[in-house]
Amino acid sequence: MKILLVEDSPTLRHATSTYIRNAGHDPILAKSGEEALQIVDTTPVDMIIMDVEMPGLDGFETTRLIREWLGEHWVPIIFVTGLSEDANLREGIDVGGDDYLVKPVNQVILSAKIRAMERILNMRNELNRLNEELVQLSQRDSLTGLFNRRTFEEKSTEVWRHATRSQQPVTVILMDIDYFKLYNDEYGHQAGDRCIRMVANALHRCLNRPNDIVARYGGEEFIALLPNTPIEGAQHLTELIRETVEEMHIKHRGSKMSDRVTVSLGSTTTNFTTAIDLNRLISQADRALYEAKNDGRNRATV
Ligand code: GH3
Ligand code: MG
Ligand code: MG
Ligand code: MG
Ligand code: MG
Repeated sequence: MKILLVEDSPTLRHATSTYIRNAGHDPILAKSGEEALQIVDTTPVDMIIMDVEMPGLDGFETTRLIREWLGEHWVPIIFVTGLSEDANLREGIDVGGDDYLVKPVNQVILSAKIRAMERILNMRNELNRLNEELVQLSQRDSLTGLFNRRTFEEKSTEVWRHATRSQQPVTVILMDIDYFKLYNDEYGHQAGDRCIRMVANALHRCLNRPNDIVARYGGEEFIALLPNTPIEGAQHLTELIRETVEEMHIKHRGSKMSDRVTVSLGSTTTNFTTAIDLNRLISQADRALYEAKNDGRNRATV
């Protein structure tokens, strides 16, 4: 770990940095609170060992400022000080310190305290990682890996707001697998799930811009919100998706109009010349999808 040592006494700075190095860590030295702030501002450090009595900013004030500066990002701070009153310790903890040692502090104690703090730091990092994983899991549909409907609703509202402000054309695409009930009847539910996954992958491959929001909307229905996509783009993309699925040649003996799995798509584009809200755009896309179904399926209606 990179450990920032803030200590105004040259002798103690030298001794303590040797302890830190002997404990297997990399000391970064600061002679004052001001210097410590500069370092924290420019260099990531894993832990801070902080003297209290220093000319200029003292260790308590420096700690207060570091906590303010780092916000949510937690870096453990251990005070090592000559101030031995209970009230001093209390103040140290209150300003944001995590541990408080009274000088003189020997190598065994210091390295044990560093190890204890390192353990908490590791647990915290692991928790953060698990938390990120949970956020990912809660946003995704487990079968296809696409966003789930709830996430679509959250993210689409943001994208919509941005698009309205910048007056860029927005396209909504709805897609539904043709005769999918018959697919399940013919091949079983598990094969049905595999089919949904393959179709979802194809959709995802066709819509690969970073701001596109692609989600599983219902059982075998999908929705996409595409910012900055005019009607020509919508025509091109829906046709590309339709063709990509058809060209996968997923056998479908039960289908009433093809020997393979096909999809129908409906899309709408708004250029914000008339006021419109996202829900209306989605129901227009739904109407277009219904038309595509009525007109014989395996087609895209814009
Ligand atoms: P259409 O061409 O009109 O869309 O006909 P369809 O049979 O596909 O009709 P619809 O879209 O209404 O049918 C959806 C069917 O998809 C119903 C259900 O059995 C099946 N389904 C929905 N969710 C899942 C799923 O998660 N896994 C599987 N295997 N099947 C699903
Ligand atoms: Mg001092
Ligand atoms: Mg249907
Ligand atoms: Mg269907
Ligand atoms: Mg359906």
